[in-house]
Amino acid sequence: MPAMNLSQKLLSTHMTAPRSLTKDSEIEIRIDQTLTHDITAVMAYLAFEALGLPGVRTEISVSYLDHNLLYIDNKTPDDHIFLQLIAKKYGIYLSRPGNGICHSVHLARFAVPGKSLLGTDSHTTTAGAVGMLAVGAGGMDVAMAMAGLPMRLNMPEIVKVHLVGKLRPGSGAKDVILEMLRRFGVKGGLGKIFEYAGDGLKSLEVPERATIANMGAELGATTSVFPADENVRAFFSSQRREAQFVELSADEGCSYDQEILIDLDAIEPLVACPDMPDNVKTVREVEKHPVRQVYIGSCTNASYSDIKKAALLLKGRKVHDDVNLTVSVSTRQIFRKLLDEGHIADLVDAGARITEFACGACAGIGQAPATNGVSVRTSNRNFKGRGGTPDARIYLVGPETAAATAIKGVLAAPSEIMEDLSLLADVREPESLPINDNLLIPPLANTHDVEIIRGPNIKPLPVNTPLPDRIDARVSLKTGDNISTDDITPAGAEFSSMRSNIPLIAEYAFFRYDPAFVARAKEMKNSFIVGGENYGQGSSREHAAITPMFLGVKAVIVKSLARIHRNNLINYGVLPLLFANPADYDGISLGDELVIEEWRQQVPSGVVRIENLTKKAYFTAVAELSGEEKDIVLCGGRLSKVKDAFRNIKERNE
Ligand code: MIC
Ligand code: SF4
Repeated sequence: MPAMNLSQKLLSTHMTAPRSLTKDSEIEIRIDQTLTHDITAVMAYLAFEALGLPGVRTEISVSYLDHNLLYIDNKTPDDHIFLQLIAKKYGIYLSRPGNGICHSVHLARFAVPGKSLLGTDSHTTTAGAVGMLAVGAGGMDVAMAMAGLPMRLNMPEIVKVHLVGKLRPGSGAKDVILEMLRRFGVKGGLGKIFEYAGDGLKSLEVPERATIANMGAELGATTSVFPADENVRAFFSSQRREAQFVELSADEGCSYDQEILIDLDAIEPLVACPDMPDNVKTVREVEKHPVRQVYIGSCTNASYSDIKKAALLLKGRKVHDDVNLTVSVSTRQIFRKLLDEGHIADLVDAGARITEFACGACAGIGQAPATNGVSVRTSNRNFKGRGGTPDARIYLVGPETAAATAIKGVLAAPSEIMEDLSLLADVREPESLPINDNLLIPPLANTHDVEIIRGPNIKPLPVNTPLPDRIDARVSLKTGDNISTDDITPAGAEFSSMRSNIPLIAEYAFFRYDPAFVARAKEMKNSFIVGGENYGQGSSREHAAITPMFLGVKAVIVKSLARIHRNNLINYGVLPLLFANPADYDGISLGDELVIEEWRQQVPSGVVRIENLTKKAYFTAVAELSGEEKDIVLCGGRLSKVKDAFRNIKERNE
């Protein structure tokens, strides 16, 4: 057996057929665990229901109610009742509101080294912190994984991130991943797995690794992995799950596609400036604008150590008069520990507002910043409008910098508050945490009598029709680079509560990016979207594919595509095309009429010829689709294809 790196081990132990691990070859991965959360779950479970199976076929599936807990009207509570009943009926764990954020709870209570996890959320990668193969996907792909079907993947490039040294007090894991973003940028991780190794790991505890694995999503990476070593063992022990710990690491002498070195000693407090996670600068060099809001929370940076460090900085001090500080601890378990140890009291005494153990502000669900306001956050995304206010400016930092900023009222490093930072260096994860799983409802043994209740907002899953062989349509939108799914399907409580109603949420497609898009697309009936690099980056929300499809978008023609969004487009029968020559992008204008003749004949060759009738010109685009993906697009989407396959199997068995 040749020496393998950890990623190769995880992939090869889950491959459904003996295929090659060479870069770019298509592989299929068996999925052991799935997770969903309330604002992506309804679509996923509607797809799962449509398959007519009696229950999930995974080892563990968990449905989290954690994102939208504001309940601004009937829609979300109705969705939550639906999801609770679906969990009962199909053998799924349900994590109730108040238990915590999906990735943090999953890491603590369900993650297992060496297993695979597919989740309807881009930050599912967080579980890579304990040596899991954890990948984010759209709801349709997760529904199929729950039905026992493997996940398709092009074999990623494996990049070794060799960590040496030790972080200095005041710098943290967030600064490490911001350094990665500074080096690679938001599309630098496309088609890559980042595998962390080296002596520097000794000082990085699991929640710190989780911060780094989590924000691998901002690099566009397929996932990130860490070895399951002594620090992971200690984490499992604190969760009273020692029996589930398995030691895992790369083989001695294994190789990688690329290797980089990060010296942890050299990392200083960093900040991602508006409006992109890779717009990274040092805290020292950023202009000191008055800060109106500080938010310490999210699945990225609201662990025990994160909050304790913030509390130590705030203890005996006061939140600046112009700053609103909210703190959302990631899980109930951690909150309880911090409460018992008095850290929550220190935060409250300093003037912090403690909010729910939920996603909340991170996804624009509450705590929207003021007009043009500066908000400093420990979360992972600062795309325009992400906080709910289109012109707000969001800066992403670690919890130490966030706490210092809350005190100073301008962006500040922890050393500006505390001369001797050794107090922060002593903060370690606790040896034990109060375990209380009473908000986790386990699967039922007998599920026959469960009746599903659907609120009026839950509309049927839209199913696309196969594309006509001649596509003649106009360009309804031309975008720039790095369009995020937040641009396509806006974040926020109001919009998130519409996720189970496609006709309604489709009315807000590109609402903050181009409010005229919907009317234009409707008027054109069928249309194309033309875009730049890294189109569809960010969240896994498949609404960003479904709503344009619902409004008649037949294909997106772009310079490059984010992985999850590309799969979501295919799953809903929208043709993803890449400019063969990126310069052709410049020759297309909004409203141009484009024609693709006989695309069914053209797609197998991978090259599609497109005529621009308006400009009287031709250009070519590449359809990088595997055999199965071509079939899916030809059928008009994955559900139609898979339903036929399941029906055939059922009929054969009858
Ligand atoms: C996010 O952080 O953007 C979200 C909200 O968690 C999304 C999921 C969604 O939009 O439903 C994600 O990361 O995938
Ligand atoms: Fe929730 Fe924010 Fe994490 Fe997304 S990034 S899962 S919204 S906390």
